[in-house]
Amino acid sequence: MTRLDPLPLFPDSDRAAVRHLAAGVALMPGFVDAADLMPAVEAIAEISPFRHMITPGGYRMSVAMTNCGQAGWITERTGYRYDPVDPLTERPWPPMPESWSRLAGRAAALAGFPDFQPDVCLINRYAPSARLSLHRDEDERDFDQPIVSFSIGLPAVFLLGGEKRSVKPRRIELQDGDALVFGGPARLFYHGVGPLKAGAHPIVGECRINLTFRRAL
Ligand code: MD3
Ligand code: FE
Repeated sequence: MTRLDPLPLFPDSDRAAVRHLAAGVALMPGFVDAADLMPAVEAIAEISPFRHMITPGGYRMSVAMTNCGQAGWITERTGYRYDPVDPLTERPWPPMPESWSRLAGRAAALAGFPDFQPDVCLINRYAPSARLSLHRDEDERDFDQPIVSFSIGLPAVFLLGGEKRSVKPRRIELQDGDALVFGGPARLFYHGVGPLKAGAHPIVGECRINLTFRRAL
């Protein structure tokens, strides 16, 4: 049997799974599986442990963070930056698993960003009551590149603001396995995460983990 028509770029099942929430914001429910991601999260955290970083204002963040890839996002009393060295271990951050960068690239492509090659993955861990106040991700070099986020574990309320801090945020429930892609007009939108509600996930445990893939350097 011969095939006259070219293979579709994406299977219909994938295309159906993309929900465009706003210009530049795409949600893919159930795009990732906690069971696939958790072993590497644990391996990364053995090398570069989760830690509560200090903001330039002197506050300890309620979210615990680590990174993998060519650099990591850090905040200290002295300011924010991407650093190729983990200040805790004084060693390079663990490498980003190839399966992760491929998965993030596929999510970006489904959302309309075909050439996304992340060099940093920031890993956020939320225990009950941990939250992330409204902020913009603006420490990356090229804002034409999207940010891809994978959520696993307990659900959380994601707060999607707008171009200005004054825009009242929309509340979006992020579930275990969800992928979100932010790019184009939404790339510099204010956003945050509401306080995590207690609970237990069979694989992730009593927390939520969020991976954000960035082209930072
Ligand atoms: C919207 N993380 O790490 S992920 C962050 O759930 C961060 O841990 C949140 O905000 C979390 O900086 C939200 C979704 C997300 C990530 C990047 C964005 C939303 C974004 C960049 C621009 C606009
Ligand atoms: Fe952010």
